[in-house]
Amino acid sequence: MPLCLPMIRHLKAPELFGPIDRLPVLGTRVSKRTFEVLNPSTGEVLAELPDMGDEETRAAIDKAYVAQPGWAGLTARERSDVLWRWHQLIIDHADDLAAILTAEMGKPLAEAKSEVSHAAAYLQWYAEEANRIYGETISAPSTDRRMMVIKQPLGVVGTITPWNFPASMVARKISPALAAGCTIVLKPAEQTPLVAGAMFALAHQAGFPEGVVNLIYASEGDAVGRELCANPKVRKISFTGSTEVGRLLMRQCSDQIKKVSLELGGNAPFIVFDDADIDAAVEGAIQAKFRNAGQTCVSANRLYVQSSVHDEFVEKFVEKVRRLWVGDGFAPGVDIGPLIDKHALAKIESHTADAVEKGGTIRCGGNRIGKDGTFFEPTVLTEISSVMAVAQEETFGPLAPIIRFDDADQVVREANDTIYGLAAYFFASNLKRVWRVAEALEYGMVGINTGRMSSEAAPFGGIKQSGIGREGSRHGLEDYLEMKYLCMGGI
Ligand code: TXE
Repeated sequence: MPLCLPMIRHLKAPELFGPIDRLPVLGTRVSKRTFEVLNPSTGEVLAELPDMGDEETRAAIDKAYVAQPGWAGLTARERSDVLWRWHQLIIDHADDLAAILTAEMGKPLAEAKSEVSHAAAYLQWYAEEANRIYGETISAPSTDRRMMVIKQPLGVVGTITPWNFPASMVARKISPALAAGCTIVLKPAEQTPLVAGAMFALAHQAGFPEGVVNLIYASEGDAVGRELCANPKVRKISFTGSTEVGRLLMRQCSDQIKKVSLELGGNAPFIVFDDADIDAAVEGAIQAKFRNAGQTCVSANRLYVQSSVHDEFVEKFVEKVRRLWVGDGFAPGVDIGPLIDKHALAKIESHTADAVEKGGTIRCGGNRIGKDGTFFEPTVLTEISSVMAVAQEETFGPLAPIIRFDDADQVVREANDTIYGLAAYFFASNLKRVWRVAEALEYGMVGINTGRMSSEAAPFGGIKQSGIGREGSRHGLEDYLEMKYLCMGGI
């Protein structure tokens, strides 16, 4: 049976998401307020959802708290089996989930399908990983003692997700928590709650026991975030979003020394050295810059190109960028959808104007498209200097500022000169340079001769003010486990 009907844009929530009504957390709804979810391509209303606050969050936390010992008390295989069933249901409904995602977020349908597969891959990975939670034994300093370390789930985890990858962020956060034996309360971004709702409906069908997964819809994050941080039943907050909100959550968690995982903003450098394969670098830059309309935390934000290859790179890059097609994510062949909202549009417009005012040159693009929706032309700027906002801040849009450089050592220092440390990319072929630059870049993730690196099998996360902790891989599971040391005497 399809999860949603094809005429998604004309339907209201109850018709679209019937199964969600049966999710226990909606039974505890207190507030009568609602909020609208819009299609960013057209501005039309997709759905109206209950706007929940601290009371509903408290009720969801209570449910998660009661359910946690039972969930942790299952065998790893039993927890794994439920995750597998959820994975299969997501695969079975992938087309519907992708359509919901495109409708509420705007990304091209092909990208939405690929995101849903990526989300399913996290469930698969952690369904397997649930069976691989190991402790350790320690050689004791005396013969009458035995010493060991066991791993136990943290307890209830509060998770807050952003709008840019609304399906894969849900899976990436909650599947390791569930595999570890934690229970969760999740608040999706207000712009994109529908695909999260649909995924939770499928989780319900997969057979998670009552209270293990809990969803809170809210028109803003403040009240829910405060309750999740202040409630002593919650043992950890896992957040992806802006650095500003990450800082706030960390402060709010400090009273109880609550654990936090934060995946925040970035300002990724993308460096093309003179020994690079220029065609491959152009291709990599297109992927790293324009995927998801540049709205990814690992998006190439500053493109540094060495002088001797600068003009060749710019010419080839601009030619490809001009061919990118912008439009409604449902239109076949579209490469770039709308920006998420008018604030994002205002930011890219102001970054472009600031660069031009300070001496930057627009090589292509530079303008908003049409009056409806939030579309912006894919844009390339050259003659960029470090005083411009595009070089200092994350633009989070389809804007590629190119900075010319001469000195290979100096460019690495400039690339590191930021408060952020999430992702960096560089293209080069000299082996010695490859190793030295990879080691010198102060980032949690470095793409070498590639513009794409996210994988469920690899640790995703940043250093400096880009965050704390890692998601994906076995390291992502460790973040939801507590280590307990046992020492037995009198042996
Ligand atoms: O982020 P917010 P926004 C960056 C990117 C973007 C900027 C602003 O640079 O331009 O942040 O985006 C919830 N307590 N990233 O405004 O506000 C909110 O409801 C608790 C990078 O969308 O951080 C949503 O669920 N939660 C990024 C989530 O936080 C709060 C992805 C993200 O919203 C809250 C998104 C509060 N007080 C933006 N206020 C990435 N790392 O990929 C908001 N929220």
